[in-house]
Amino acid sequence: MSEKIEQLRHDWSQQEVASLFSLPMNDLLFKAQTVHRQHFDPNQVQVSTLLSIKTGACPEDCAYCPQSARFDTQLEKEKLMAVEAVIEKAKAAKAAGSDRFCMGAAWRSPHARDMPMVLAMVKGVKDLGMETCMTLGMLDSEKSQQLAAAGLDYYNHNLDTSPEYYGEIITTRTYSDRLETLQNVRDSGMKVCSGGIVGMGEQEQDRMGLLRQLANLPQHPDSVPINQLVKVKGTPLESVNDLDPFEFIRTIAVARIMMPKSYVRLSAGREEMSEEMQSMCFFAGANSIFYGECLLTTPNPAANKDQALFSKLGINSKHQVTQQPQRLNELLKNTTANANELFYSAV
Ligand code: SAM
Ligand code: DTB
Ligand code: SF4
Repeated sequence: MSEKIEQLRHDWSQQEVASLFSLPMNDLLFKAQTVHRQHFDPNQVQVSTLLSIKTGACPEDCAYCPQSARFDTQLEKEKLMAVEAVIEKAKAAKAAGSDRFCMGAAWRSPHARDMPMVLAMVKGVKDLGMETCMTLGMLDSEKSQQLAAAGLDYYNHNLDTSPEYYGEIITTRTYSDRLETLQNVRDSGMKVCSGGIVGMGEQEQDRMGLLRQLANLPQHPDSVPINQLVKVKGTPLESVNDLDPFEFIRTIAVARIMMPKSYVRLSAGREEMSEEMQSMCFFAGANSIFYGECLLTTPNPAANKDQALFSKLGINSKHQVTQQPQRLNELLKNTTANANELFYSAV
């Protein structure tokens, strides 16, 4: 690659980010793809498996979230899963070739009484030889250190939107609470996964503000999930206007340019996206997805759809296993992990 590899920057001004957003689309995509190729194999996409280990009844008021106890979303709540059940799901994900297992809980922050179970989950999944990720809400430094000591590789905690728009979306925790959690995670030595949601009725300047906050952290998040809002009936955002798809793609491209070495995850919202749009997102620098028919509580594209898309685009995932489709079909019964298995049979 002839173009010089630029230093990572942590001093982006709003004006500079605005200049990126306002580039002609072809120029923006070319720039993003050029940066992408300096740091990553352009045909490689990292695939993670998600599992909701504790569902619903969350005390927080995040306006997008189907799991908040404050909204009637008809979601069936579930207690914290048993450690063995989580490990079984992780085993299935590993058998399918998944390299990272992400466990999410609908908590404001984990209670001390839940930590032994959570730590056992981390250890159990690690012992399978998988990378581990958790998203459990706010963490203080003690809990961060406990998770790090148990072997947790990544902690996901999103900034969600710009500081300016944040108050329209969440009132039960502050932006600085979120930044503090990210600092605690970093200080404990874990990798940081942090991104946000677009399509929540925010302005373009808020998408700029979100990316600016992420890129101006002392260290870029290792993984940056860009979620498109999944509109769930019963949440305050159920009827918000759709975001122009090109705006979503621009957000991915600008994230790639600002955080050149981070994995940018084309996260929630793929169920609503055409294959062409997803492929533009990969061209814009997205190199990670959640794979499986369910995210935490909402649908994600079917296994065979993603498998067909990857195949059409010549995209490889990190770990590929070859198993017989009949065996995979037997296993494929509505779990994310089993959906993974079908997927990996075909790529
Ligand atoms: N309760 C923990 C927390 O909020 O930190 C962890 C789980 S929470 C569901 C993880 C992330 O999922 C949120 O930060 C948000 O960015 C994303 N999310 C939740 N509901 C969503 C939706 N309807 N559409 C897109 N992303 C969503
Ligand atoms: C992230 O940024 N997106 C994932 C993961 N981190 C935990 C969650 C998306 C949730 C979408 C709504 C749901 O399925 O409940
Ligand atoms: Fe609770 Fe997390 Fe949903 Fe907010 S995003 S309501 S903290 S589960």
